[in-house]
Amino acid sequence: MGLQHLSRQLMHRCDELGAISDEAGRLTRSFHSPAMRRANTLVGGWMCEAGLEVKEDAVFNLIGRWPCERLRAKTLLLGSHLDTVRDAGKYDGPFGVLVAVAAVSALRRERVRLPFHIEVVGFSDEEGLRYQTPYLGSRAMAGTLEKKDLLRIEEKGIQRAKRKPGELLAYAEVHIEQGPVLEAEDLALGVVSGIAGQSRIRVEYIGTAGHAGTVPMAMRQDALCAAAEFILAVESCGPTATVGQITAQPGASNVIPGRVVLSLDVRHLADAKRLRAVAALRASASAIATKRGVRTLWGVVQESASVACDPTLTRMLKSAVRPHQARVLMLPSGAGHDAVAMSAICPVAMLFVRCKGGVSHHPDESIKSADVAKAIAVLRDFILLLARRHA
Ligand code: HGY
Ligand code: MN
Ligand code: MN
Repeated sequence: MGLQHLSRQLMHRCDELGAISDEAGRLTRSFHSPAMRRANTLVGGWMCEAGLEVKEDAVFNLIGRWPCERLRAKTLLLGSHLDTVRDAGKYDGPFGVLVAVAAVSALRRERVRLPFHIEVVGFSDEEGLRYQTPYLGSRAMAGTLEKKDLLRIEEKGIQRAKRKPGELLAYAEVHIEQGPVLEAEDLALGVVSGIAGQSRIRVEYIGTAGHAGTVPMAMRQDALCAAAEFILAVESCGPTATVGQITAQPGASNVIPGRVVLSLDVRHLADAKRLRAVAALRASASAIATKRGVRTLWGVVQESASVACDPTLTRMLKSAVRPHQARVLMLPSGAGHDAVAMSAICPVAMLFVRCKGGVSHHPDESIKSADVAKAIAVLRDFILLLARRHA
């Protein structure tokens, strides 16, 4: 089965998988949901077809294994995540899992014998949609979950997914770029230099609910107006910062909002800059509260430091790209990926693939079949380069 065929097959598979959702009319798959179970069954069948031994680990990561003859060899982990954001596109995550299945399928057809085991993983929760716990699947595998994470999760025993130290040779992830750079540079592929650190924070304003018609404007403690002023401060804080979720209680049109909860997401490749911006925003939140006679609560939901991709693996990835693309571009990732969590226990590398308009976390996510064929070829070549190094 040539690359073009594997690429067309992958595009059809993304369509089929993209129709499996927890919500009617849009693509949403959250941790351990009925749709995620159906997705694991479908992708597990494709892993079987590729000749992999398929299982789920204790945190419902789907794993397809291709053991090598050296029993004590290390394992090269490939893949990405199968969960999605709400109203998602069909490539963020699943594309990387299916490129890994395709590359392994090509190598097995060529009867290649590797000096390491290969496992293709479909992580069960990267977006953190259900429990606001990004990288839940990969952090469980890395053994870096904290007590506060485990307390938020109904499912018990997920820490048994932790892998043994030194077991993994490396983790390599193919992912859509989710940004406009490769398209602007007219390149299909890019090699990731590093992944921006993230601070995810819960901000709450507590004012006084009241009658919309009778409380004079000067006497109000309007929690939503305080939040609105804070959101404009977020917009001008420097690093990429986003308020993506907001709720106002009691949520009636004729009642002054007494309580507002909003999400804050701050990112930067330089951790010091990100943390300075977070501290400045925390001070703004508090100053706004004082000025408006309301209270504010500030809670860090999750923080991850920026991660540099492994220089040796990245050099090999660039060598794998060269025969398929005249120019090799290195670029940082503003988006987070499971590679962030996996970097705690093994070296990581990432390959980006162009997506139309850089659109992602949206149903208009779109990629080209020709770019997919290149990505499969590059991942296959990368695995062979790594095999030569460890022969
Ligand atoms: O939020 C992110 O950067 C990723 O899509 N989870
Ligand atoms: Mn995403
Ligand atoms: Mn992703």
